[in-house]
Amino acid sequence: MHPIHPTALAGLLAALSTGLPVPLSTPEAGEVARAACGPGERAEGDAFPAPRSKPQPGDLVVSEFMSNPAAVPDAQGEWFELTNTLPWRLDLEGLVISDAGGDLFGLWNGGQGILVGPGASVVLGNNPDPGTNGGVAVDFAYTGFVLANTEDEIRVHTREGVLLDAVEYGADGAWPLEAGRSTGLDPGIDDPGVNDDPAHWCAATAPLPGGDSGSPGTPNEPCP
Ligand SMILES: [Ca+2]
Ligand SMILES: [Ca+2]
Ligand SMILES: [Ca+2]
Repeated sequence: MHPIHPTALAGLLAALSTGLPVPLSTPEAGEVARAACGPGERAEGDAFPAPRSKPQPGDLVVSEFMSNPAAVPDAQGEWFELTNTLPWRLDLEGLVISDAGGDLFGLWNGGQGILVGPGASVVLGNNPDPGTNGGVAVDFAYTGFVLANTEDEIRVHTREGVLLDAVEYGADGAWPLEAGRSTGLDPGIDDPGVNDDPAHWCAATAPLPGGDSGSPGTPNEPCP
C-alpha cells in the first residue's frame, strides 16, 4: 500500500464529495458495489447495459505512459493509459491518481460516469487537443499532475484510499524510458503486481500522428 498524504486526500475528498450523488461509505470486503441504472445512465443503443462495477484491486492496470514526449513539450503531451482487465465495463469516476510527491487529481465527470469497456483502455492526458498534444485522443484531461522523465509514480486508488494499481518507474531496475516513445506494458500482463517489474515494459514503436510513438487507447505492441 502507498497511502497518499492524509491532508491532500482530505482536501480532494471534500472537493469530490460536493454534490456527489453516491455515499462515501466503503463497501464491505469482497463486495462489488453495483450502481443502480437510473435515467440517463444507459449508453445509446445499449438496450441491456451491463452493470457498472466500482473498481476493486485487480480490476485495472496502468498499461502505458508517455512521460517524455519529444514532438511536443511535456506540458502539452504527457499522457497515460489505464486498462480494464475485466470482461465487463468499469466506471472510473471517483478514482484518484497521485504520485509520491504530492501531485494529485480526481476522475470526476459531474456524475455522468467515466466508462471503460471490457478489456478496453482509457487515456488520461494533460492536454486534450490532438492538434497540440502529438495527435493523442485523450479521454480525460487533468491538471496538476506531472510525469517526470527519469523517475515518478502513477498510483490509482479509490476515494477511500484503496490502492488499485501503482507503477513506480525509473528508480529501480531498467525501465525503458526513451524520449518520444511511450513506455508500454506487455499486453499479456494484466496483473497490478506483475506490472511492477520493468522487465514487462518496453518502449513503443507504433507511430503517432505527431511523430512520437505509442498506442494510446489501443492495445500495446507485444514486447520483444
Ligand atoms: Ca515529463
Ligand atoms: Ca503495479
Ligand atoms: Ca496502449
